[in-house]
Amino acid sequence: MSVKRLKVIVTRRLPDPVELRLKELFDTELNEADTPFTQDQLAEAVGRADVLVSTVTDQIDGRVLAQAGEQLRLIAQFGAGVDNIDVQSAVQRGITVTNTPGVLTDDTADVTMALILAVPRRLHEGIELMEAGKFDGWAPTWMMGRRLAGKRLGIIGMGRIGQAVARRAQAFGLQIHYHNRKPVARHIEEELGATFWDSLDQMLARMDIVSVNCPHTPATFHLLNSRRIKLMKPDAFIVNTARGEVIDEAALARAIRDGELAGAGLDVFEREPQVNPDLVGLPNVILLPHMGSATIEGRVEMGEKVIINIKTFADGHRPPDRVIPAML
Ligand code: 8YV
Repeated sequence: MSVKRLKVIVTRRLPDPVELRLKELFDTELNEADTPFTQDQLAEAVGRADVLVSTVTDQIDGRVLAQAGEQLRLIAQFGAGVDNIDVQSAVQRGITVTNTPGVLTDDTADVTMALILAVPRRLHEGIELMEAGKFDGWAPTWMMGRRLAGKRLGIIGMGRIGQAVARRAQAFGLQIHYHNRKPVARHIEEELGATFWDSLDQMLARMDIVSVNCPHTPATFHLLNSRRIKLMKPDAFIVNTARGEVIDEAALARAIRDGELAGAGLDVFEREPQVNPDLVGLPNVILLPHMGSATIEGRVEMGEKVIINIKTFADGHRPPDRVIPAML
């Protein structure tokens, strides 16, 4: 298969330099309209493409993969998370799946830290108030939030992004705690002054802020369910920049409304782009439109990773960011 003739179908608009390079290197079909592919369009694309460049908005499930032609060799996801792809089925069909880890770590950690700062300090309420022209003058007991320094931050998922959040949070005086499948290396724990909790339940009960930074897998679906949310302190906050499915959104909304939880900062949702209406309009909840990795630099680097993965694969080598089902 010559590199020039490799048919690459890209499901969404990517930054200009990325699209330009993809066109230079391969027989690339772009999605000028940028409308997310329907299941039928995805099925049609996998029936023709040698390589599919997908994003979080593509549901590449077993039914779509069943339409894949023999020629489909690679699904190169533009993104770190691959929970939109049935990786197991793809690999069983001999299709390689790659992603773009590492290049969006700092950007996602920045937005996580922004939420960790903004929710307890009520920044969004302040902004809304100013925009509504309702600032009548300073008062000693007005707009009081909660101090960060000295509080406990519990990070669920201590991978690259979790560690980057910990580094930032440490600088703000937060004490770092974490729950992970296994403890991180000793020198990282020491650098971060981080405490490992084998029991998520026990950690949750003691944290002031909980940050979700783990991938969505069958094992993490609704990890923060109603029972676990109830374990948390009523003055605690939850921040989620990972995947909406890790939290039972309805249970979260209920807990906040009933005063069992102090608030939340969410960049991701269970059924994007839908947002649970019970979360909208709550004064102690900040909602963002899945923009954790949305920097120009990050998105170009994600695109470069996609290109490197395709090119390496096309040249007959193992692409650097191959996703192995056992890792999920
Ligand atoms: C991406 C993300 O923008 O990389 C991820 O997993 O959640 C986002 O930051 C999105 O997934 C692009 O496909």
